[in-house]
Amino acid sequence: MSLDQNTVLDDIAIARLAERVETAQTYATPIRKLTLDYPDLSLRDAYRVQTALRHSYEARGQRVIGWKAGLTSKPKMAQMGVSTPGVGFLTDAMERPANSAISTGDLIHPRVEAEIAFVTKSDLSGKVSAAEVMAATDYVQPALEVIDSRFSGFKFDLESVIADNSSSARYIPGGRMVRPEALDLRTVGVVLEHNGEIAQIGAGAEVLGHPAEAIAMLVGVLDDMGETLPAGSFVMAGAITAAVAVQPGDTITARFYEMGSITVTFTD
Ligand code: OOG
Ligand code: MG
Repeated sequence: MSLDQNTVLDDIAIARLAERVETAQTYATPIRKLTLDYPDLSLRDAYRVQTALRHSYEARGQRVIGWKAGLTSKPKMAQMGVSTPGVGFLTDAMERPANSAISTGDLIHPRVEAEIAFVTKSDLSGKVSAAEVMAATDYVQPALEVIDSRFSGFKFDLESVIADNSSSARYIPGGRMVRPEALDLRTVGVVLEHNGEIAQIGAGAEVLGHPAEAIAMLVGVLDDMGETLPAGSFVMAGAITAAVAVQPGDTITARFYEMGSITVTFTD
């Protein structure tokens, strides 16, 4: 994907949109999707809004520890009605430990996703292949992501969701860390259970054919933004299955083939 669309908004408009999204994130209050007010919002401008949001969080002392690819599987694209993958940033403040209780009072309408995460051991930049991603990977491990669109009804288009940092809210690394070449990541199966019932089933190949392809896509988008992926980054490849909506009192368990499992509960 290349961000070759024209930039149409000036820096003040970008800053205002970032502030609108940040307020919705901070106070867990839904807003109209941005393209209702800015129908010409380009993908490049949407990433400029995301960058302004990232700089604002960094100015408040949060640390960017990695990135996420999103909308990288057919089940996710079908669920959201968006057919182009995107990326978002992850900060230390979004991380929660496995087997913990996650409060929902500071979220609008949380949904949970099961993903494969990559932790890198060398820098990645420019346009890279999945093989180069694998060579730069220290280990892979399971992760849950709690997404929370700031847009009413969890309805958006590509530009709006990118400006909203791809719905990033919380992430939960867990399970077993394994060498990237130790398993065929295409055939790593996952069973996602919601209150003890099987809610979703999938395998790694759902994610662009191989989860490393999603990381390669992500590094390419970072390159378009003038960014690189430093060694030591935590990068999620995107949900393998459709996301599952949760409420206070719910329990989610994701069981990964050969990589262990992660359980979280949700509270008020
Ligand atoms: C956008 C974020 C998608 C994934 O893993 O596909 C995502 C959304 O569906 O709200 O994180
Ligand atoms: Mg995700």
